[in-house]
Amino acid sequence: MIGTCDTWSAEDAVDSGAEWSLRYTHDDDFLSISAFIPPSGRCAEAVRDVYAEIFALAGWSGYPDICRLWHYIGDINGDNADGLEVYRDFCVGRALAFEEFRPPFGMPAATGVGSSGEGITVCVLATRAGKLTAIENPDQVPAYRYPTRYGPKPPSFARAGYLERAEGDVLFLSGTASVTGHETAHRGDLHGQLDRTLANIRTVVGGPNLARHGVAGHFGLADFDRVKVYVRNAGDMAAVEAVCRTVFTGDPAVELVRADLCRSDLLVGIEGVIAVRGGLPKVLRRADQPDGASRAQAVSAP
Ligand code: 3EB
Repeated sequence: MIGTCDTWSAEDAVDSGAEWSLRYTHDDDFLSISAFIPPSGRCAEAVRDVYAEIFALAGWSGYPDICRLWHYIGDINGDNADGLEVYRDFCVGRALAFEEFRPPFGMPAATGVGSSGEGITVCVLATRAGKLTAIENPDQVPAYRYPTRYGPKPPSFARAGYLERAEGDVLFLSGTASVTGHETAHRGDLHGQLDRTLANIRTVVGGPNLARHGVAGHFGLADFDRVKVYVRNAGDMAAVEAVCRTVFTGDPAVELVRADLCRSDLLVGIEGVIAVRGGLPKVLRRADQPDGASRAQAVSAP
């Protein structure tokens, strides 16, 4: 199997270790945690347990705010042993953990996509470096209120997270797709889905929406410092890349990944990061991105 790999860098000395089923690394400001849930006929209980461990480790080690989560889910649109879609089974376990532990930061920014490997990999970025605000999209039902036709328990994530920190704020955009209200828009229409996805992103990071959440600043697609695009059909990748290059003008390196998405009718999903001032924290930079861009400063200035 050919996989992809994210490299995480640190600002200063790191400490790493393992605790329960988790592996972790941290510098002064950020804690990254990863966990692997082996494949099985049902995953909800294991997902709940891993989340309980994540909440405990983050809180107990002094990085209480989970600012970003990624979930790479094998056979995401397949059925589990009970005939429930694996993603829905995953959402049950995640929702149980949120109901039980009610983390102080509310819902985190997240991505939930398929993996070509088996099992579920969870990657977490937690921080103690600032104030974290969960951001929703007024054009979308909050995912944690999706009706049960999408699964017994709704997904537990926010549309974005805004981290205010002394060294520079960071906006974490969750995986964003062609969902309006709670429904998939433009089924079977790649360009329709891409346009709707970009419109959702503009709304989430735009000034009126941030103001509604008590956050100052207004951003656009050109302000993104990192963009990752998940594309269901390999044959669509060139067309998606061409559109993304014309709109994400702040940094030419849009990363494209072939991946299944959490609803079988979604064809594309886009996540990203905006460094508001002071550049990207090192932990969020690409290996070839030495010093993080900070173009968003110009836009956010009055
Ligand atoms: C959606 O809008 C698309 O399960 O963590 C996006 C981001 C999506 C995160 C997750 C799912 C997740 O519902 C799907």
